[in-house]
Amino acid sequence: MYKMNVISCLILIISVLELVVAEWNTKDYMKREHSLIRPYQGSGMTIPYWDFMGSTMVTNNYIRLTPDQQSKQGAIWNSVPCYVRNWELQVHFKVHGKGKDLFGDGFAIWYAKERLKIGPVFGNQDYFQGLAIILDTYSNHNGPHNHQHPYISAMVNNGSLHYDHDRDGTHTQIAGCGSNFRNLDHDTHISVRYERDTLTVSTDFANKAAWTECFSVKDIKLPTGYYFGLTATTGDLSDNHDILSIRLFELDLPNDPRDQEDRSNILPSAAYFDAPREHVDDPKQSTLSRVMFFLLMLAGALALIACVVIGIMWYQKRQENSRKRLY
Ligand SMILES: [Ca+2]
Repeated sequence: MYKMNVISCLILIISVLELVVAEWNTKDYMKREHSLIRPYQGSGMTIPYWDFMGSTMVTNNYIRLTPDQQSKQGAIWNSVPCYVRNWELQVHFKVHGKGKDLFGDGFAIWYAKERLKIGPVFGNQDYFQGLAIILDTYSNHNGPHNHQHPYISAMVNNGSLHYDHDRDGTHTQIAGCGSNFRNLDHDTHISVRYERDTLTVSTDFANKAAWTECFSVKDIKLPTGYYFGLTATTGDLSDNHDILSIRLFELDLPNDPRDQEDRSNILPSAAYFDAPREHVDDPKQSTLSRVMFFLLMLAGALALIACVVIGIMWYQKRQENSRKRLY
């Protein structure tokens, strides 16, 4: 019994060490003013560098954006604008609740121009400017093209795009992946890395202290001077959305001429968007499949004709050769 305890203790120490190593690249610098680690509170009820609002509750061990109750919205926003050009944001979180089949809605990680604006997009305002990484636990769209939930997606907005809950944002997402992070017994982490205009979202949901890539998208342009924030919402369905830590690392990159470019006044933009997934039943799609079918048939016919021509040529050549041999 005692031996067992020693072994499990050792395993625990090793996994903690692995986690520390996985989270720390010694060349990168953690920016204290954009990070949130325990103990959260300074003197009194305030958290240095962070403001919270809505249903958000701060305890010694976690920051609860929403409790497992209906119709709650909570947010926590960094009060210092971020001028780091290449960064990685690591969030240690826990989404859990009583619901076995029905739960929601999820939470979002923001890098946005405006902060502390409660609204309909997972607790933040719609038509935002910036980047949203959405961890959506509830599928609003129950069609045949529904993707796996929980679902992680990214949206870049210059202020003109509307987040469509009915389609789970699939029309405006730049990339996404399905992955379960809810009601797990072990720790769950997400990493949002913005390096030389490439956005890479990775997760550690398997308790292996290693990152698994969720998606990576090139040519994402984000201005400097925006704010990091986390928001969560519940509706008819609910969950506890807890944040345990936020760590922002400035990436140490060899000299890059693009780093000199002034990014303070650009609009957020993404060169590529995911093809909308909802169009399978549209007439457009069936026209497209008819065109595809026609093109395939045409290619098949051309291949057949080519085969016949080559066959005839080969046959003629053989006839000629056999005639030559006769003489
Ligand atoms: Ca949803």
